[in-house]
Amino acid sequence: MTHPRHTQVAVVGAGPAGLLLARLLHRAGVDCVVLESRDRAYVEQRQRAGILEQSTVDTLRAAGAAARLDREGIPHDGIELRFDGRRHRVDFPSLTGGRRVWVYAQTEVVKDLVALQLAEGPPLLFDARVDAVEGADTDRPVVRYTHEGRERVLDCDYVVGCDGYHGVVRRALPAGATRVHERTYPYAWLGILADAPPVYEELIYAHSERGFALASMRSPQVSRLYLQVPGGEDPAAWPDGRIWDELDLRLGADAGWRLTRGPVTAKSVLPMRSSVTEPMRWGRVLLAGDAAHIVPPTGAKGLNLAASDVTVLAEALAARYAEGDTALLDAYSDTCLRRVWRAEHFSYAMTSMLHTAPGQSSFDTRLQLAQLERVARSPHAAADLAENYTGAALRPDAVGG
Ligand code: RFL
Ligand code: PHB
Repeated sequence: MTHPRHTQVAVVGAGPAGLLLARLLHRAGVDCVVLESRDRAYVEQRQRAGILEQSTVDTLRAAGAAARLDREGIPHDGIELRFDGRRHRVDFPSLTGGRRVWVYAQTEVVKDLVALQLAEGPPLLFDARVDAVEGADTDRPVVRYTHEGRERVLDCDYVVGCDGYHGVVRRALPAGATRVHERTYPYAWLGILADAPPVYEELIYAHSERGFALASMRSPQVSRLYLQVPGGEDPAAWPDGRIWDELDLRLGADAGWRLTRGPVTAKSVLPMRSSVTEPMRWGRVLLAGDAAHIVPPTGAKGLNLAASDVTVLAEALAARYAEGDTALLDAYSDTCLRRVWRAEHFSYAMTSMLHTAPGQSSFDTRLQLAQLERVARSPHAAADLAENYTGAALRPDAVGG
């Protein structure tokens, strides 16, 4: 294994943000190196997002990384909302001028991008943990990392922190360089993967006084299901039988359904958080994806925001190297933050509309139902949800970019 000592762009983290950025830079002729602290199997198997917006699919196609997505991705033209014993479908194409979303798991996006990068470049080092970033305010920042037990140094023109919420790059910036805006929620999600056919052909978002539930899928044979649980819940408190019983009560009861049960192959509890770090650039250090912002998963936005950040950033870095023009790079943070705050608001609103907070009053529940009722009755309210969910409301022209 050779260890590059210099590069133009050092990318920290090989999640969707880092891998897609590297792919886009490589195609634009900009040199980069990706450093990832975990091993390949871990990165490829981490269960997370499942929904891709049209613009994310468009970017993956333009990056030459969508061959399998185009074969195996499942296009969806709507979602179902369940509340108060009712079912209401939100139809995306008719409300958004033809937009849809794709069910294609983050694990698969990551596998596709890793395979392409290992075959075609640029360098991608697993088991390479970044320990420090120095010289953010100089022209030649330095990344210190440990690879296979040995300390290494990489110097570069720019460092991009694609290292997620717990990453080191953001924390390497001087105190006062950035400001963090944050909100936590008094509940979490228990997520499972099960070898069982999806309960319904589209995703179901269910409001119930027992708590929120979401029925998603990975394939015609594999379901991805979520239950609202108390924050910090131990997954061991949820044996498989209890999970299925609770899913039946929250998702199926009103329709007289029962879910088809099957072996549960993964189970974990996920905290819910909203967070934005501003600005997303300081000196020669830039942040992208979860390293800069977190949304609660109810709006299915996190992976899509990561993809849109790096699309903006790759274009800006390409202009910087091809023409020496830094205008797009200088605008990077503002350009991204307009979309980020729109998505933050949508994710917060979906979360608040659908979850039952501990000790929630009957008044609060009636307000949630009034909001859901409005989505069901008003084409404007339904279009607002559909435009945000599919990403139409997040396009640069829609958010004033
Ligand atoms: P990631 O995926 O966290 O990747 C960061 C990478 O950085 C590495 N790293 C380091 N590497 C080197 N040195 C260090 N010191 C490092 N520190 C960290 C980590 O090992 C990791 O590989 O961030 P990225 O790339 O910004 O991608 C963001 C997405 O993963 C995230 O936003 C989504 O998964 C959010 N999300 C969803 N987004 C959607 O768009 N649609 C969805 O349907 C959706 N569903 C979800 C979700 C997130 C969930 N969880 C687990 C919070 C469902 C769930 C349950
Ligand atoms: C998923 O399939 O994992 C998924 C789908 C929609 C969400 C969150 C997660 O809002």
